[in-house]
Amino acid sequence: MSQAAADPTVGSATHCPYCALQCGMYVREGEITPREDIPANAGGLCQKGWTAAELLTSPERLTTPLLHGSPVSWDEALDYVAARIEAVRAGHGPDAVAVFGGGGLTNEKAYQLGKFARVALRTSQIDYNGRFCMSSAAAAVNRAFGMDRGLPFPITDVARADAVLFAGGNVAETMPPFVRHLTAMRSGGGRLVVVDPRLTPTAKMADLHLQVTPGTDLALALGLLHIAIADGYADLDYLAARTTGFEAVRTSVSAWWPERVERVTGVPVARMREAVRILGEAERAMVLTGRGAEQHAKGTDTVTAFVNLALTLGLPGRAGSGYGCVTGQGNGQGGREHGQKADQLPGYRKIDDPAARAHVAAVWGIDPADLPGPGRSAYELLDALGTPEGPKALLLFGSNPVVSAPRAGHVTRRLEALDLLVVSDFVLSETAAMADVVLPTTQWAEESGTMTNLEGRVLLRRQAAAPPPGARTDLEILRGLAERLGCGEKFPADPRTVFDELRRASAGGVADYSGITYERIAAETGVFWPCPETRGEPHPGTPRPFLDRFATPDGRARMVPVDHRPPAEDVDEEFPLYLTSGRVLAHYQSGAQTRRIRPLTQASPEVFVELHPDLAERLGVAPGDRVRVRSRRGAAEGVARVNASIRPDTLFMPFHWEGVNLLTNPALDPTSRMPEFKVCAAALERCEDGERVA
Ligand SMILES: Nc1nc2c(c(=O)[nH]1)N[C@H]1C(S)=C(S)[C@@H](COP(=O)(O)OP(=O)(O)OC[C@H]3O[C@@H](n4cnc5c(=O)[nH]c(N)nc54)[C@H](O)[C@@H]3O)O[C@H]1N2
Ligand SMILES: Nc1nc2c(c(=O)[nH]1)N[C@H]1C(S)=C(S)[C@@H](COP(=O)(O)OP(=O)(O)OC[C@H]3O[C@@H](n4cnc5c(=O)[nH]c(N)nc54)[C@H](O)[C@@H]3O)O[C@H]1N2
Ligand code: SF4
Ligand SMILES: [Mo]
Repeated sequence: MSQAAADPTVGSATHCPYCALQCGMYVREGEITPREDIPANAGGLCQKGWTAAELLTSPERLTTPLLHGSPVSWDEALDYVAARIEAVRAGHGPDAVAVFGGGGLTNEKAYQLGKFARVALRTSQIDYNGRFCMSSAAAAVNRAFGMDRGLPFPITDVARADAVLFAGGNVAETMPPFVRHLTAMRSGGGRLVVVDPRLTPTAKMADLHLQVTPGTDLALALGLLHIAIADGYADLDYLAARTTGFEAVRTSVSAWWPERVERVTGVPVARMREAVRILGEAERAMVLTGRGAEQHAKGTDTVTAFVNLALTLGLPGRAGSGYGCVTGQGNGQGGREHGQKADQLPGYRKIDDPAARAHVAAVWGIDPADLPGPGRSAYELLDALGTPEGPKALLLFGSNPVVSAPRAGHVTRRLEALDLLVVSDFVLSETAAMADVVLPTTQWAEESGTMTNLEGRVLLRRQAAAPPPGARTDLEILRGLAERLGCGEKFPADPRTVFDELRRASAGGVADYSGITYERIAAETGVFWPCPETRGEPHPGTPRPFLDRFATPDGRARMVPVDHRPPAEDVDEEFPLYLTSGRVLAHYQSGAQTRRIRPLTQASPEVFVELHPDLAERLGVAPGDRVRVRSRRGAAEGVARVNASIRPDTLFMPFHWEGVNLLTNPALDPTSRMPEFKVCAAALERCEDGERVA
């Protein structure tokens, strides 16, 4: 066998560039076909996956570094960045340079970015877009289970469940191949309950749809728990053996009687009872949450309430049952484990834990005292940029906050106030277009590295295509900068070398990868963490981590009482409508990638505002009219999409284009620092000229 054939990092069998399902695919000379061997997609792909190769050869691809918009050599670009970093540091100290990462980065990149911030820059100011994604669920399950593994079971368990309650997820559009697991569940007699203010394609599949008022899932979960206890579905043996805190939770939901919950949520009592019956009578049942329930200023408590419901029914840690957060970004899971988060070190360690600091500092060859402490969370970091006390320079890898951050108009002004903005990207995103320096990087199929999918399964992305001349990998970019900052030897650019270091850094941590190797992943189509290194028989990996005990000190799940509160900004006379936001099938995130792929822009060409026919009639809006939505933060326009599947008091806009985030409320969850993307108060009017655009 030739050297190349034996190299597990090269080959056509790889994974999709986009979401956390990380569908397996073959990439052969620009042609994509699905892999059958990866259980998450088992031969399926969505439209984004099928068309992902188009961006590899797109004319919009960046292949030359840009300095103030003009092409320059790599040396010029990197010399400039390093000199400006040194100048900012000399003037304002190390925390004046900030780093922002992304949940789409491979584990190797996320790890190296966190190390680069702490070791090369010595800054505490690093956070990433995962804060906007599943941070509330992460905070809630860390509190409850002592470990944040999005799905603590293989995705194929969903197909064997007898009931699934899914709050605020629309996988029929956000992870289409996930639907096959739900369909299999239903054809086996299982029942699906979906909680969503809209009758989405996912809700249409459901046996029961709870059309909740945006921002009231917490009350709903408390109400479901109240009914579950009242109707005798609490699993008292399980609660006694595997949990602590049930009595306090029981007391806390006693005031959430069903009629009160109906008034708050808009969900009829009979439907709540039916949902509880479906879950309570199932042998194997699951409670899942998506961003709809989580992206709120009370997201952590909302997820806690759903976790309490699952625990009361005796689900988590039982084979075939459980609670799971359906993670979103390609490496949303791994990206939150290895240190690009403000408060974290690799292996899901806490940056303020002295033992964690000592372990990681030893791997990095530095004095623990030289490791910075925790920094600002994503929105707080963006909000501080260019202010007297905030960072003056920002290095950004894998995010497009001009489009995707809450209160994006304000964030854009903060970015403008920087002395230095450096963006690594392969397209000129809206944020890259503002940068002093743009560094053209390689894309998924042109490099290798590991991704940890929504199940906690560590997968290998193989290099399946040659990068265009001129582009460099993010690891090469970080090494180039580190060399210029005098510590190049600490930043290898080879992904496997970085992974081996990550394994050591994670050893003994919650997310222990030390027993995982590229060879093993390749041979086993992925390995579930935790997977510690062993002396004898290799550790098998951990598909279902909570079967025997939870990852808390006493092994029991912690039930924490929580209470409902209204959205940070409720509707009033001036702004009488709830505005929520989310995704459509054809586009990914800020749209930086998918708005450059023709079949996708044809399928979904422009921003729209979804509203109910009754509301449309009241406001004199016809389908296809151009409408303006206003909130206390700004205004945005879109094409009216009139649709009886949405609540009459609610507007929905996708965030794949600049627009809805000019309106969103950056009120933050006190624990997770998640912004309130999913609800703010808004008003809608038809644009003056009333011009029909569709
Ligand atoms: N096509 C596509 N797929 C994607 C992505 C993408 O951008 N495009 N992104 C990936 C990423 S990073 C993520 S995080 C996932 C997200 O995946 P999902 O969580 O499925 O996606 P969203 O559309 O953000 O939100 C889901 C639903 O929440 C509903 N919702 C809004 N407000 C509320 C509320 O107050 N309560 C409840 N219960 N529901 C509410 C919306 O109507 C929407 O249908 O998708 C991943 N997959
Ligand atoms: N209103 C509203 N806003 C939201 C949400 C919502 O539901 N509603 N959802 C939030 C959620 S869940 C998320 S995850 C965020 C996502 O929003 P963003 O953080 O903006 O995510 P992307 O659009 O994926 O941005 C990734 C950028 O990095 C580039 N990129 C991709 N891969 C790499 C790589 O390997 N290296 C480098 N250097 N660049 C790369 C892409 O071209 C793109 O420009 O948006 C959040 N914003
Ligand atoms: S579901 Fe997600 S991972 Fe699968 S093909 Fe679509 S975007 Fe890619
Ligand atoms: Mo996300």
